[in-house]
Amino acid sequence: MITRILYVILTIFFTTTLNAQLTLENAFPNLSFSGPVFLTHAYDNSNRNFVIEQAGRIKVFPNTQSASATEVFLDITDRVSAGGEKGLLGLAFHPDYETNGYFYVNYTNASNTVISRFQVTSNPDSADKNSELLVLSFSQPYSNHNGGWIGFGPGDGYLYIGTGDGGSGGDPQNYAQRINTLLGKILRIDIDGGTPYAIPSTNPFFDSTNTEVKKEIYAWGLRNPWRCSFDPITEQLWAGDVGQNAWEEIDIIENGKNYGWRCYEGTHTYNTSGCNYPEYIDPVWEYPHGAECSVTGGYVYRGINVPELEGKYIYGDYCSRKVWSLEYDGINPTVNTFLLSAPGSITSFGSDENGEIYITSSNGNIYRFTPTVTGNESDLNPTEYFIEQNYPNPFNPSTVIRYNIAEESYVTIKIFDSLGKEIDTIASSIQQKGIYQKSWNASGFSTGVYYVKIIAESLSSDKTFNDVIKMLYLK
Ligand SMILES: [Ca+2]
Ligand SMILES: [Ca+2]
Repeated sequence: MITRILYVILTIFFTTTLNAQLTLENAFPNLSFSGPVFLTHAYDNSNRNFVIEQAGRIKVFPNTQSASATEVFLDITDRVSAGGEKGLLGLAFHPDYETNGYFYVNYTNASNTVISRFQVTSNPDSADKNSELLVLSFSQPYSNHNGGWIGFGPGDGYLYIGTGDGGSGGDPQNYAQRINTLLGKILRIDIDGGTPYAIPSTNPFFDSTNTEVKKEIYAWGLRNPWRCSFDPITEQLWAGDVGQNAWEEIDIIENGKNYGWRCYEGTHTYNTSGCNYPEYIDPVWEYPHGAECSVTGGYVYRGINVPELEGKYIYGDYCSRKVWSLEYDGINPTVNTFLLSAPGSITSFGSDENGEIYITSSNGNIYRFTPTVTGNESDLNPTEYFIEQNYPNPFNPSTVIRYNIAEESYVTIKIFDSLGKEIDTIASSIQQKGIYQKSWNASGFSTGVYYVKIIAESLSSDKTFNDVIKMLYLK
């Protein structure tokens, strides 16, 4: 009976927790942007955010709610053609950005999509606009459906590029189904393996002897994958693929798969003329048009401030401004939950260095979920130094390490193998009081036991914090 009562109490507790009303707040109330379409970070432990303005600017600022000013990190309005679905659309920092200062952009000029590399200057808040190295360019037959997202695979370090079907309506040239064009695809290139890039040997058409076939193709049958993201834990690639007249869809993108467009819109036939491919991959979720009209793909939440969202895919609709969470594991029925409506049109989601999710809005603001752990003040404002056991553990190949810094400190976090050999550094900088998390990817290392050693030396007192956690990498 006591067990039963406890069960009921716990059920009420968890139900209450899960249904707690989430809200959005202005993440940076002192900042306003002109046409923000993306937010990201540089993976350099500098805790700065970078926001794309569609006209061709990237703004950088400290990742704190009290941020009062931005710097222009890059201004390429002189070569970007913007408006409607055109503009500076995507940004991704090289995995070794701290060392080489390289970052990549995806923009449209008068008639092409351009993927280019730029480099930072000696001022970390300013890039060199004259450092442009063209990586890839292809013609855009219409002004709409230019895709726009680019990102590096957390496991393989390759650059992924979302391209639209070129535009118009109904994909009149059947670009998305044709493998002799870069349109309507997710592309994957190895920008470290050649100049300007090499084709990864695991790309589906790497061995093709047909010179017409585009070997950059990773997956195809996409209509307009405007926003995609990698889950840093599972390394799955999620895409929001914008629909035609009736259905919006969410896909998990895998190597060599055909996602159906223009044969299918979501799971529904659209135009099946010539459609005889053996397997079109269904979306993991779809929703019909109504108030909704255009999906904005989001992120799997891996942050700290809103534990209710842990592991859920957060996405929205540009038109209705609704935001949902999706729970999908490929085994159990998918659960889609309405969370809230955003105050302005949702142009994109973004993520900071700590895994917190943001919404960029055409109203010029950037929103975040109001933290729900403020009831436990010590969680956001730690009074003790602490490092948690990594999660997941055992892991393959990525894991997350969370820690608290009680006073502004010089923080060093290093990884050691089971023989005590230092193999990686995941933090080495001054950090403010707060909660942090870092992910560590063991790809390239052998299976086994590893140690995380943290040293935090306070800048304001003589406190020094030392601790070690043990973790297990199992391939
Ligand atoms: Ca186009
Ligand atoms: Ca599809």
